Amino acid sequence: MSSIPDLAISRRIRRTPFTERVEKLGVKRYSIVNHTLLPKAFQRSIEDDYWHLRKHVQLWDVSCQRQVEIRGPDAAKLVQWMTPRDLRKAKIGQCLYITLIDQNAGIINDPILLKLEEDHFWLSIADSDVLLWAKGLSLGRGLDVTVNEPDVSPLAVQGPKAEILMEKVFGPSVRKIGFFQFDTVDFNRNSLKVSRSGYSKQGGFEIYLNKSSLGNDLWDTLWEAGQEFNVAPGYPNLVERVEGGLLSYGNEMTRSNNPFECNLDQYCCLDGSIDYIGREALQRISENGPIQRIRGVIFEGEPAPVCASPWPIIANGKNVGHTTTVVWSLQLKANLSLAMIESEFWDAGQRVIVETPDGIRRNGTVVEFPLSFI
Ligand code: THG
Repeated sequence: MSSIPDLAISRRIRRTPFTERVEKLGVKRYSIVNHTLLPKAFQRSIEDDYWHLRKHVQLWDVSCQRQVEIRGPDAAKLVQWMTPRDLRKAKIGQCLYITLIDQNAGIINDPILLKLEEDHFWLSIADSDVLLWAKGLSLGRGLDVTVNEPDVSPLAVQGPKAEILMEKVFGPSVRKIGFFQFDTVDFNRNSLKVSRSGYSKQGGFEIYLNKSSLGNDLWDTLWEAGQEFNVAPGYPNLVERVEGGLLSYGNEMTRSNNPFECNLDQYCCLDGSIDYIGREALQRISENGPIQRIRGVIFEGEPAPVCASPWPIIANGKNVGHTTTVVWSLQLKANLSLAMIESEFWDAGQRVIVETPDGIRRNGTVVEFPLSFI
């Protein structure tokens, strides 16, 4: 067995306002998202962190969810041009899950949009360079907007005890923040945006720290207040998010996928009443129906090896798709994969074979997505 190579860290890989604290707490592994460090393991096993997340509360340094700020008289126009989701009824204080697509309806990113003012938005992005895309579009179209990446770093507070911890630190007003809404709270005489959102299904908040120099203070305040709630450092948990049906850009979707293939139909306005990049392509795909979709596949055998490359999915002796993310589900006690599967084979109950890189062919079954039975 060869060992896992480590990563040479240079200035191109950005640290965050919370990196010092995360390192003090023994971060063991990083990923890199938007050129920024994202913790992916601490001292405990990923399984222990999973059960802890479902029972207690965790602090996640998700500063890599960079904000692309779009501001100015044409801001609303530019944001609507970038997404097939109908934003006409979006309200200030609302978070909206959207896709950004190109002229072929290929997905550029799947951010959360925060509407701060009628002419002021943040795109809280997944892993691709939306800043450059938005700057290019605004220049090319001569729009009256500024496009920037502000000094804003989200810290997620996730888990069933997130609400009680947030209330202790910021007061009872945080309880009133609805799912996918945000409000402003005070921290050390600074106002911070706080949304009820996060990349888990366990509930929680995200605090958008808008002054890097306050990173240690914010972390320490939550950490100390959280002791009585068994707070721990955490990170977006792969097993929890796959069981919960959350998609990941770069894994379940890339620029070669359209929103239908990722089951994001409900976020696409197709009636021609709004204008956006890729509309004709999206309408065309919608008429014929997508040729493949993301589904779940449960398959037998020992936990499959950890490997990020796609594995073939076979039915009737031919290749009908590939895995996108594979985990050992702690609820099902079985291998659970998200997979892109061709239309004739994507119905729940379809028997398939997953070819894992150890050369073993494992029997599997297609299941609906998101999984409603766990
Ligand atoms: N929080 C913030 N920014 C982010 C993420 C986040 N940017 C990158 C990435 N995550 C964006 N992707 C997602 C994907 C799914 C969800 C959030 C961000 C999500 N979906 C819910 C669901 O599918 O059940 C709700 C969707 C809805 O109601 O519209 O939470 O996590 N700040």
